[in-house]
Amino acid sequence: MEQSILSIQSCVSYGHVGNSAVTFPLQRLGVEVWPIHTVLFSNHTGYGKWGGRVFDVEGVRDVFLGIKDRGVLSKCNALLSGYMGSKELGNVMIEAILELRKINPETVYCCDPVMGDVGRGFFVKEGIPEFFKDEMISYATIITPNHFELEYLSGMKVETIDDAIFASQKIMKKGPKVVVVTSLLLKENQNKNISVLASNKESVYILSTPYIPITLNGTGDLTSALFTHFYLKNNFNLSIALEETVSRVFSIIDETHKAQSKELVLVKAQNNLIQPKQIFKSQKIN
Ligand code: PXL
Repeated sequence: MEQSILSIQSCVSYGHVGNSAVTFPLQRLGVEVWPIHTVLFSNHTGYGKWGGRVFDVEGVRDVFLGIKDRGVLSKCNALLSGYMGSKELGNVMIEAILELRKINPETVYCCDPVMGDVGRGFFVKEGIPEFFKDEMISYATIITPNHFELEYLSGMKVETIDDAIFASQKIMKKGPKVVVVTSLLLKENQNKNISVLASNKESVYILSTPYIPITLNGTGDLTSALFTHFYLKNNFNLSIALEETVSRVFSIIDETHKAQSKELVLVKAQNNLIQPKQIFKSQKIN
């Protein structure tokens, strides 16, 4: 079945984060992507300096309403959201999912609560973390926090797998059906592995890959997008979606590391999106 995914995220001219990290990979996998940009920056904010601007809320809402006017919302299978730029933009994402659910109440919303990272702390504007925690989370079907974001959203320190499972369950009580914790750094792995943990109400799966010593932006955005695609494609099967996603993201990170690139080599290594070098298997924990 053809998929159409509405993706409300940032756009950068140089490099790959937000919509600039997910549009091409999803298209390469056969998905129709409807990108709505929340910001247009020269490059990601990790460089410390950038040009461009955050779009005003009316401008972003207008693009969504323009799509609605085409009468095509019934074709949209999922909403994906990421970096916001301003808290007010979060309201547009909520309006979008409510419109989509008027047509199909089951529309999947994957919310990547982009707000910070281990070692970097919070890197978004004031008020955004609280907005994710108190409002947006309740609309999400899937939420994809990294380790830092998991601790913030659950209000607890996460050091072990059991902590991460408990934190994910706390988050599911607020609404999401699925929690995918990306880049989980566990004491027991001692930096040799990095784990992704996927939970729903029935089960928990973990998948660990070797840790590649490279700091990249955009890997979380890519993970959320691919997970959404494979979760829909595989009839909401958690373990298959996890394996298909992480195998591809790992392959891309590995190729980026080999190329000594600071930006994901999504174009050069695009065949890895179709056929990853290695397929990782997940382990069922619960
Ligand atoms: O990958 C998250 C992200 C998205 N968009 C912009 C960013 C970042 C992280 O640095 O700067 C503009």
